[in-house]
Amino acid sequence: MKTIEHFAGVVDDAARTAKSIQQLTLNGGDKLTEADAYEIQRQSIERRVARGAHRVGMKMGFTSRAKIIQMGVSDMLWGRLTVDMVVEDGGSISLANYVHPRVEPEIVFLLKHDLIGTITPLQALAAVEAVAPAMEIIDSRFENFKFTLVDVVADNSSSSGFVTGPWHRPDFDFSNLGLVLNFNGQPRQIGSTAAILGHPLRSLVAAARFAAQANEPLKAGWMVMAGGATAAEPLVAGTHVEMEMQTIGRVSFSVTA
Ligand code: OOG
Ligand code: MG
Repeated sequence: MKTIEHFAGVVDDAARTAKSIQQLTLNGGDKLTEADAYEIQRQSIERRVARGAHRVGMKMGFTSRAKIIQMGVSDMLWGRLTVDMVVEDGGSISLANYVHPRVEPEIVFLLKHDLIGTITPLQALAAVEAVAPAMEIIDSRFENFKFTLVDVVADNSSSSGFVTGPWHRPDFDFSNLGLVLNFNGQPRQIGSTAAILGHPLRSLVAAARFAAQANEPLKAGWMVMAGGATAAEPLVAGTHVEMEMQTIGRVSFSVTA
């Protein structure tokens, strides 16, 4: 079998050059385990960090029914956020830098304390400095956006960009905030933060558990993306994408060719 190092190079090159690749599990990686996939992810992000991008947080995925149904993968997963993935609120992205990007509405936590291990939702909340409406730009490097759990985990869980809106102290009930994802002012997805595990704080609890498995604490100052609340929408050039979340405001970006 090809080595973990080999596969880490493959997914890193694909992400760096925005070129699609065959699923690893169909191209020499049929024996890879989920643990191998997380090791491939770790090594691929290590390569990116060696080129100068530092870690800024963690993303959770498959935390809503809508996402699980859309992608046909039902295990919760996570990925590593690096600074080169930050898209400015109100800024723009070029399709040239992606394979076949999609966008999904999320909510994001900014941490004020480190978190790791088995914690309660209250302990999770006590570590949150602020929450903000957010969107994730996912871009599977695999042909046709098709993958198994092992493939997608190795590919940093399709993570490729994220944009965060206005930050708010978490001293209000954000368990069921309505949200609308608009393309050029037309609603494409409508949902609620309650779609994220019933309460988005549960996603942070799960993130702390995953952090323990990886032996890599969530750090004060990091952001944790809670996972898509609705299905993701494919991005096309000429689109102004805006997500509005009840009471906490809007976040947007534009898409160019
Ligand atoms: C995998 C990543 C899932 C989410 O928020 O559920 C994810 C994918 O859908 O390609 O980011
Ligand atoms: Mg996501």
